[in-house]
Amino acid sequence: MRLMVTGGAGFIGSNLIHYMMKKHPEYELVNVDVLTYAGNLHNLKSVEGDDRYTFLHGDIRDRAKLEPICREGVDAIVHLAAESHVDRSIEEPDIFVQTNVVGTQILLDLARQYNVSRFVHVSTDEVYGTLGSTGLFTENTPLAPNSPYSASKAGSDLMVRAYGETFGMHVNITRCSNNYGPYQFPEKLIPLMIQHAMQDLPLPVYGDGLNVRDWLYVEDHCCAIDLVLHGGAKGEVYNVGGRNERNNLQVVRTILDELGKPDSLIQFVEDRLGHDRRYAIDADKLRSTLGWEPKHDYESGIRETIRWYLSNPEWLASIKSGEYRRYNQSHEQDGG
Ligand code: NAD
Ligand code: TDX
Repeated sequence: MRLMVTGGAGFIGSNLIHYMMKKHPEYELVNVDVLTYAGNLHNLKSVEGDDRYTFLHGDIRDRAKLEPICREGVDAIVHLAAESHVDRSIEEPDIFVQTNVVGTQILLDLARQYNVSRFVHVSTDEVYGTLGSTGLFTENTPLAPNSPYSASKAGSDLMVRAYGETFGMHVNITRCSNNYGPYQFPEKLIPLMIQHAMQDLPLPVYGDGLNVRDWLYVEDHCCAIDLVLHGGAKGEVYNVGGRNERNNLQVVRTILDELGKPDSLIQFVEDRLGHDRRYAIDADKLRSTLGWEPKHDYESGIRETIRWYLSNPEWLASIKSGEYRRYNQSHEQDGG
């Protein structure tokens, strides 16, 4: 199996590459990543020299760049490359449409032209919009995205569906809730708060801090993607989530507690525009049809994650200093 992973230098993509190389030692992996600010090849240092792994520095919108590798033969694509941060999508929606919608369409076209047998599109629960205090998102919940980010992901989901319906391609879509774990870029809630707490800086909590997210350890998401890649029924959508609802204040207090820092570091700041109140996922379809079970419970997973950031201060420091971009650039030149 020759598997193309897009966005493999990002948070979930790099965890997925580690997961797949362990789980399927016979697979060949090609990581296509343009290395935006969110791409970090430090995440993949341990597989760099492995001859089952290749890095292709390329934009998913750059058909000419991706064509040679497709011509050589690709059996499956797991598509994670995206602009992924809601706050940035409020500031600069254009690139979200470009990467998430246009990029996905170009990738689908390549997959179609070169007869790629499987296309797994990694989407998000945010396409369903927001929930009140009860209820769960199922695969039949209507799409009702509220941010430019989630609208661009919903647009890409519809494009994936359309290619499946129109051209008969074997496509799948996964819609996962919030992930946490190693290698998450420190613009997202958990690594950002850990970084601030480590430095005794204020922890900026949006609004009243009572927005709820359904947290899943990243490796459990990788396991779900692997199951869908191998067993997903043609055209099906699978929700992924571990029923670990926590409000943001609970998450932040756990971080402060684990670091032995005072609650007085919490600073309530202006709310995010259009801030979704609650996400919660019903993943019964994935459990009952593909046998998925999350292995990490939230309470131990979150503490393990906090300890990972504490034991890898150089990872956070290289982002803060910008060193990781120089490291990325050195790999852009030699391609690998
Ligand atoms: P991330 O921002 O950490 O990584 C995104 C990666 O995509 C980066 O390496 C970046 O360089 C690359 N990329 C961006 N634009 C590109 C382009 N035009 N061409 C090639 N590569 C490009 O994101 P993440 O948190 O790892 O999320 C990965 C995917 O999973 C995204 O599609 C996201 O929507 C989805 N998702 C994320 C979460 C979460 O909690 N983080 C939850 C559900 C779904
Ligand atoms: O500084 C902050 N303060 C704060 O209160 C940040 C960065 C976030 N928040 C709040 C906003 C959200 O309610 O924390 C919650 C989580 O925020 P993010 O980490 O930005 O994640 P979210 O907006 O929920 O989206 C994430 O999950 C779904 C990912 O970034 C998406 O890529 C994924 O699709």
